[in-house]
Amino acid sequence: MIRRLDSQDPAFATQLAALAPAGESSASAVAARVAAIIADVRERGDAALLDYTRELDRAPVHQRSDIEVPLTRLQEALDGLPAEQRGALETAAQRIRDYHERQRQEGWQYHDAQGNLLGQRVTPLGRVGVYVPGGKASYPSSVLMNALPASVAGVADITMVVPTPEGQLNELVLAAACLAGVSRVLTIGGAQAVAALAYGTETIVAVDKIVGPGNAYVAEAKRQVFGRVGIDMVAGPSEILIICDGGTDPDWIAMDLFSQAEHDENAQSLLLCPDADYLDRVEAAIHRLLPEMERRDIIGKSLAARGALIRTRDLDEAVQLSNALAPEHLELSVEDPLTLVEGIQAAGAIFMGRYSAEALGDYCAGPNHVLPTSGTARFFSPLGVYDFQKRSSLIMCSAEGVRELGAVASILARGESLTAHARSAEMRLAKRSRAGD
Ligand code: HSO
Ligand code: ZN
Repeated sequence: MIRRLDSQDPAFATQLAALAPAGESSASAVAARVAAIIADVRERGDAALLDYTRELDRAPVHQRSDIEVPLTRLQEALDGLPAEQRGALETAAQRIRDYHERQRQEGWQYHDAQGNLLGQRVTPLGRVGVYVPGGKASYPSSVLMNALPASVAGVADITMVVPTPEGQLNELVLAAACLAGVSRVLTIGGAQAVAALAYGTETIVAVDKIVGPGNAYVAEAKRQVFGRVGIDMVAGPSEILIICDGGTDPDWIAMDLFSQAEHDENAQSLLLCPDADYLDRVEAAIHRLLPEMERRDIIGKSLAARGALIRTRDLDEAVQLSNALAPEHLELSVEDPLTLVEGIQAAGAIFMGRYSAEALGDYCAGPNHVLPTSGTARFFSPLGVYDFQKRSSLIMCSAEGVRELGAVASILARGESLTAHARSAEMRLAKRSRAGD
């Protein structure tokens, strides 16, 4: 069901390595098919987009109006929700907005000693595309997590695409889009939707960046259009690593492991604890609770394939192991998480203390649930407002300032044998700025 490992076992490093994600295997058949779809959408625009949507999503679409959801439908979806669901979605949206407001970066400037003004101007991206998967993985919470930071950044145009393979539109997804300030919803998906967002068609305006999760075709399409547009990241399977001191109710920990495992058979759930008796109790809880879980098949497969209950020498060793793995989600289910967190070097989101279940962060605590997976927390950060802002450098030289800068630039330019650069700088040393002065 779930393997038991011990960090003192000589085979431990090999055993742990065997639990790593399967690796980036962007099958060449997928890559070739995606390239063909992108080329076709670039060439034939709307006609190709509608053809693929009819063929792959089996949707009866013949003209642009067939793939556009009127904005009034978003408000209707919100108004039509049961009061309890609407309240929960609104609370989540407000809390996510409040958290992300604090991430907004402001521009800055200063005058140097020579009176030159230097600075940085921060502006929102112009247009953003948010991909929302269709079917079972169509999560309203992900609509909030992807679109709200763009909205907080001040992105004026947010296009959401969501395929509707069975013609079914998820009302909660539409309601979430309404709360997140989405400007337009199109019922398209797959590589064809990514291509339309990246290159535009006769009726779809190209965006500057595409964010949001998707299947292997969507991930590959995002990879292929990167450079033409920005993308968020290509996410791997979800992971949780829990460090526990043995003082948390074992049922809570078992359920936290399940909550990650139920996403996907390839998801990973790890528990690190120095107390072997406690690991026995968590293992017993797993066996007792699993049969009552709706997604027990997926959970069982995920725990068997990539899960582990690991006995460590002490909590410090657990922290070291966690740093090496750089997990997407890290729970510090210990008495003094504020001290333990000081040692954490890499993790997408850190949940501190026995009450802070990952599920709370997945939905409504406030921080983003789009997080770096597969060890990429070593160099990536959670999706945030800063991902929807860009920076421009500002340089405004004064008449006095240019004298010193011009001289320096001239010397360096001549060192690079770039004479036009040198003369461009030198000309400003002697003369005033306006012709005829
Ligand atoms: N744990 C997922 C996010 C999610 N959970 C959405 C529930 N819905 C990846 O961070
Ligand atoms: Zn989750």
